[in-house]
Amino acid sequence: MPEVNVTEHLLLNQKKMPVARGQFTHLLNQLILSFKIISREVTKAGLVDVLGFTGEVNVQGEEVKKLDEYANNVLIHRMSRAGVICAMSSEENEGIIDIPEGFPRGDYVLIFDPLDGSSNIEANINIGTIFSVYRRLSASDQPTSIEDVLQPGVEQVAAGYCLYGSSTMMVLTTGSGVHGFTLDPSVGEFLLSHPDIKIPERGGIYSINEGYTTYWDGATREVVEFFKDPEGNGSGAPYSSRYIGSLVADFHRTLLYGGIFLYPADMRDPKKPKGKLRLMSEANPLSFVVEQAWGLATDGVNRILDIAPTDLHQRVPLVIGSPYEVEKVRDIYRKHGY
Ligand code: AHM
Ligand code: MG
Repeated sequence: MPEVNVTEHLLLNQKKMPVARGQFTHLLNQLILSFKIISREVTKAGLVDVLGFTGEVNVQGEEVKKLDEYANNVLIHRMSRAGVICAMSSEENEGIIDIPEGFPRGDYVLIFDPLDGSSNIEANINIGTIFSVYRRLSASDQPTSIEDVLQPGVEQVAAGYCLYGSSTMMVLTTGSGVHGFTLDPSVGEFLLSHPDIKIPERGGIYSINEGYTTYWDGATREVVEFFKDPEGNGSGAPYSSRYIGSLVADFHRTLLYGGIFLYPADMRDPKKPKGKLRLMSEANPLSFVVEQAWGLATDGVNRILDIAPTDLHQRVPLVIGSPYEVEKVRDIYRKHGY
């Protein structure tokens, strides 16, 4: 395969990817540089003092890891100075992140989870940055508003993630398929390694934190029993269970091998069922990727990308993966009156 980097790939496919011009290409190049810098620091973890906690608690009420803060700072610093963004939102920051005075603003909104799966850092397990790009709704000469950021996932113009693992890899969609690029450390470029990724129609793996069974309702318990039942699930064998606890890594495996990832609602208070994963910075970007790879993503029943957000840090149940498994889950929830 000839070596093609991300920019060349965008240029070669410009006709299929109307977004892939000027400002957007610059945005992507700045994101790529941020990923390379974060990747460099992640691979040094253990050698230099980047492990452990900063002592701060973030907007989600979680202790902030040093690498989380580092990744967040790299992205905010780099992207706010790129001249192509009018507003940003990070999983680590409570409100909208404005562009500092004196820097030009552009037409794009960027939303990210700077270091997903960071509870796994010390164990050298794959972690990643998840991102989502929208076009601003307000006029270019007007101040940006919350409406520019709180758009439903269906309005995304690009999304993806960078996985820091045994190799560093970026998976990207600009609304015309999904493509994977692996960082070649010898040339310092992300090269096209996984063109046109399609999720298998059905798979043999289910992925869920089964330790929380006690917090689920009858419908979710039936869903998981379905995957374990060789007679009932239509495959003649139980599914295998895999759960890393790092969404970006669990999702990446699901995208390549097929099957399903679920983070269902916690029903401890049945009047307030609660998902854990964040709509804007986790569920929407991965849902855009999976749909572009011919998979599905729902909150159990409804399409994630159609949800109208009301809050930057809103949480949703997430059911994502191969069409066969996601539809089976939808049927079970529907039967229970969801
Ligand atoms: P984070 O963004 O603070 O790392 O939290 C999200 C993570 C996901 O990566 C993962 O899927 C999930 O939390 C695991 O949660 P749990 O430990 O409840 O199974
Ligand atoms: Mg996360």
